[in-house]
Amino acid sequence: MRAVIKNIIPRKILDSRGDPTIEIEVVVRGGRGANVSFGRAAAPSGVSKGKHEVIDFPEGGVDASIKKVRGLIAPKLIGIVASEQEKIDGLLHELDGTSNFSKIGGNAAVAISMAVARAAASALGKPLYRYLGGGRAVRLPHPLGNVLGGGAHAGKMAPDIQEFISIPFGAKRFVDAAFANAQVHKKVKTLIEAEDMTFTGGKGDEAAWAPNLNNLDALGVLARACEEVAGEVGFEVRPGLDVASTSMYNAKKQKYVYERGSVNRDGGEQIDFILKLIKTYKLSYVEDPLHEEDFDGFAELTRKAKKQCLICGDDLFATNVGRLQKGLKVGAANAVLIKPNQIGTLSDTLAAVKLAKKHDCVTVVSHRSGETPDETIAHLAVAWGCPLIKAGVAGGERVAKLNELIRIEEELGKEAKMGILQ
Ligand code: 2PG
Ligand code: MG
Repeated sequence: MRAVIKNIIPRKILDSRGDPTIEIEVVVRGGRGANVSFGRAAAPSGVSKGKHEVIDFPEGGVDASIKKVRGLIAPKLIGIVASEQEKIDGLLHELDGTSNFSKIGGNAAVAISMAVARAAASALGKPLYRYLGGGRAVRLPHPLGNVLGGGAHAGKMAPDIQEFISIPFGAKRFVDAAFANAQVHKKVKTLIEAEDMTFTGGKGDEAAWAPNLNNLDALGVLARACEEVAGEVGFEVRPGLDVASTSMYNAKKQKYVYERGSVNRDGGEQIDFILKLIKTYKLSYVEDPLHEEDFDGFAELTRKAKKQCLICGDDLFATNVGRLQKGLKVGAANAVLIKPNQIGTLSDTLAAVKLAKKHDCVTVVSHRSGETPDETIAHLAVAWGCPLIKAGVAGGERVAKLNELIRIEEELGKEAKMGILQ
């Protein structure tokens, strides 16, 4: 018997910044075993948001979204078979009636969409990754660990670059990779303390250390920590960055403003700067090196980086199939960040993943800076065979995802493999 949606319960909850966000419970009846099952999911929120993302909440915030879910969405979804994901996601678009979920809020949409999938999986007695990915879902993603940070996620004296990342590419098991990132995080703290006598142990929004260091000194710390930890664990651990350069781009001046570095760079200078960083620090991953409208600059950088480094689009693509299509046409990137709440439904997110894979563009499932302990993205990465995940290193809302992947790896047993970069 198929599981049918019986109720949809919206709730205002706290995210990791203490800001309000939305959680949804979907109650279903039918399916295998239990008569009544339910699925729960919560939406995260970003602070370095791209212009092309859907609107997270309508005017009136979470409370306004909750009213819309109760009055407009729930009555139409009750009675529908929970496994009809595309139909449900289509209805969310239809009922919202705007191109960017500005009526009901993209966060309400994504929480409903994910909770529906969780309820359908639960009614079948399957874990979400198995329900969505079937028997082929056996690959664990390599975790990107944000170990040192600045930009919009940290205070004034921290670096301009938003995320300094470690990537244990050489780990054979997810659990080893997750602990290698934790080891880099600890090592980075020790190295910062040696360079910055005033360091108080402060962290940014994702629990990455937020020191009073300039960009290059911070990169030096990251590179050294990755190298030392690689020596200790016996496998490759590489450095990477999320420049989040939309946040530092001044459109009027047409320059990237490095406040901490006291320098402004135009597009060409920014490309040269990033290429120099890739070479000097042997970076294997650079996200948003250029601002969200610069497809041509991205293409030039991707070409010049000559496959030595993943160039990943976050704000540039906004998990949006149309923007990804445009970018792939000009060779704007060889990796794409996948954030379900940038686009609002699981079906739209999966469409972006499928398109990227078709073009050998590496998919990186990602958390947001404002998170909850919801671990749905851990399941999505395994279900869809995405080779990378960006979920943080420390802090309850970050380790919730990592620990879920450790459990999935254990459950898969001998079948488990690490993801492959195309
Ligand atoms: C990013 C994200 C997550 P935010 O830029 O990739 O790390 O930040 O959620 O603030 O957009
Ligand atoms: Mg980013």
